[in-house]
Amino acid sequence: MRRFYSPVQAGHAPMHELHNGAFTDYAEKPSRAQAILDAIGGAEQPHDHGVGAIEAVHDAGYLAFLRDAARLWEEAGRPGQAIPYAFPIVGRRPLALSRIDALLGRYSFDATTPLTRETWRAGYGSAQSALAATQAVLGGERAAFALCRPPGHHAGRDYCGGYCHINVAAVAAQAARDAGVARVAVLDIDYHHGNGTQDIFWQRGDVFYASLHADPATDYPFFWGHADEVGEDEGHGATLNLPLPQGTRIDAFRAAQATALAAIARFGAQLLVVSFGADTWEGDPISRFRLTTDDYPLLAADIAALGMPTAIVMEGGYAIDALGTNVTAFLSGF
Ligand code: Q9C
Ligand code: ZN
Repeated sequence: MRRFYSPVQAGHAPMHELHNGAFTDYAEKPSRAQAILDAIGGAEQPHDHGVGAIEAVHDAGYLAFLRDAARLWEEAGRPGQAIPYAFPIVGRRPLALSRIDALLGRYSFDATTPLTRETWRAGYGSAQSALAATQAVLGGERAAFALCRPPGHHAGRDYCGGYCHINVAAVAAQAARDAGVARVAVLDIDYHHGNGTQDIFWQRGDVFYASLHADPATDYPFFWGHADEVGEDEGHGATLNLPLPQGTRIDAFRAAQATALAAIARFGAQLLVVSFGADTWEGDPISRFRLTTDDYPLLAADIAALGMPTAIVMEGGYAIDALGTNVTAFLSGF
């Protein structure tokens, strides 16, 4: 299977994150990508497909913010990395914000996603990898893998969060649409709900979003991913959420995935984007499902059995010692 990764993606390397009330080591480390690269035997560097496919999904003001935030933070005399702390929950108005702290609150939905001088370039590279995998699949490959890191599924049209800045799955899905694929599906099997992807396609009838994830009643991102969230307007019925309890093992996970795959087939998708997170693994340090390494080929084979051209983009997975093995196991199922 062709696989893609750009070395610029390693540049995003925040020191720490706000985790359960204290600063801890940033879990979404560059060494995640290296572990996967070592296991899959390297990757092709993506061609630069330009910024247009990113602008097709994200707000222009937000992208400018991603480019500028770390510089503005430094110019304000701050140490470390740019982290938001005040959010316009009440009385959101279209203000012309300039203070870095106001911008951070405006364009972030949580305080776990620091921005550095390298964030934009790394996110851009991650999106280019997703686009290269999409192009490969559009060009006739059965499946292709984008080693996206930083990940993307928590990022919305105009906000970052959950270690995500550019929504690489949404960029891939939209690029497929713009290349003439009439109906596209995103299957999200990261441990966490992909609130950003859901939000981007919420009112769209041409892109189906199906997600298996930890119940937001107990798990991040808390506010999205409930079973009754089904989309709106033309997108009504084109969002499918399958929340699962902590402790979920392969049998229940695989059954839920079968439900999602059946819905994707009924929708009539002609191309599939898989948001793959290895944070469903039993040893993941921030997650609570109990999938084993041997489970991943089964899940992948079930997806492959749909017979749809499939672009796989990497999302989460934080047990770095096991990450390469788990990703290899998943890809082998195709
Ligand atoms: N105490 C992805 O897997 N932190 N993002 C949760 C729980 C944020 C995960 C803290 C987790 C984001 C792409
Ligand atoms: Zn995750």
